[in-house]
Amino acid sequence: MVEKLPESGKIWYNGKFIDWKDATVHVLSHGLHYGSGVFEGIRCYATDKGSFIFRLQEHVDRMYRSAELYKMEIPYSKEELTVVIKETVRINGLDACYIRPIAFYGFHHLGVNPTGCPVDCAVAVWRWGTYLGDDALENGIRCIFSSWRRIDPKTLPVTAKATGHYLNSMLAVHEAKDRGVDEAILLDNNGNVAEGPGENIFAVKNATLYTPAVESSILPGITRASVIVLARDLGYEVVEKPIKKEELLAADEVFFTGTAAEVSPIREIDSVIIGAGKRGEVTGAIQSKFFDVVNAREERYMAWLERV
Ligand code: PPE
Repeated sequence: MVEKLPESGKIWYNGKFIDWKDATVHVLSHGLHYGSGVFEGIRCYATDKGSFIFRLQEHVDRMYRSAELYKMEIPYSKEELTVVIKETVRINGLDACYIRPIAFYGFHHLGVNPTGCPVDCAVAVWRWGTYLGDDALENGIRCIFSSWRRIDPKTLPVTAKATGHYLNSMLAVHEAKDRGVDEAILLDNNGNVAEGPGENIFAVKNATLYTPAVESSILPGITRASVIVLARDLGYEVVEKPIKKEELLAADEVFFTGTAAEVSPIREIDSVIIGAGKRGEVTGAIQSKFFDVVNAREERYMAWLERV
């Protein structure tokens, strides 16, 4: 069973801080019926130097880009939302947390055309530990290839982080759970590897990293972009290209990246053991660099951290 979210004190909702339990929506909200919302997932880390939000600006930028792709006008500026996000962390007194800003068409009328519906906006924070289980980061997880294909860029703007897109993710997660593993991997409509339901994916072969290009059916992950930079700085070559199912199975190492998943090794896919069946050397080096960066131990990357 997945645990219930731990309650924090206040949620920012349409311009005001209100109690967690009062942050409700009308059952006829447009976003509830048609999945018309955009959101972000951001992490704030507690470090020796204080609390820092990882790549806040990039997340806010992506949220506004997602909204634009759906012609949704968020009634606050990026600067206002940035201030609100930091304020929400502060007001709840959390030194480390997961941050979930969301904007969605609210209640006014139903019918697919949202014109005239308000754009409701909220920011919530809560403590969120490891996404894929406690020993995932260290020992790696077990995956399957989902029989569902990743939503196609010809059908939806995949680069938007929109609420409705997650039905595709949910089906893949159900399949993984039904088959007794931790997570699913989705292929795109061409049969190439796309991503996880909430993670980007990397393969390592002969110490070179491969990851599907942004042009394939993926959300352009901020952790993915960060890991590409860190890997290159560590001296690894990173190639963005289409990856076949069999290439992934034959890789020395495979790992997921994401705000929630951080850098999670994958040790098995469809019952095939990947590499040595545990966190590989390259994954380990990148993971440890990533945790140094988010924990403010790398002077060079302090620009990626925003003090709360
Ligand atoms: N792909 C998808 C489909 C995705 O949802 C995420 C984030 C990523 C890739 C990685 O993106 P980034 O976080 O920018 O590195 N998924 C978020 C939601 C997870 C959830 O279960 O909810 C997250 O990691 O916060």
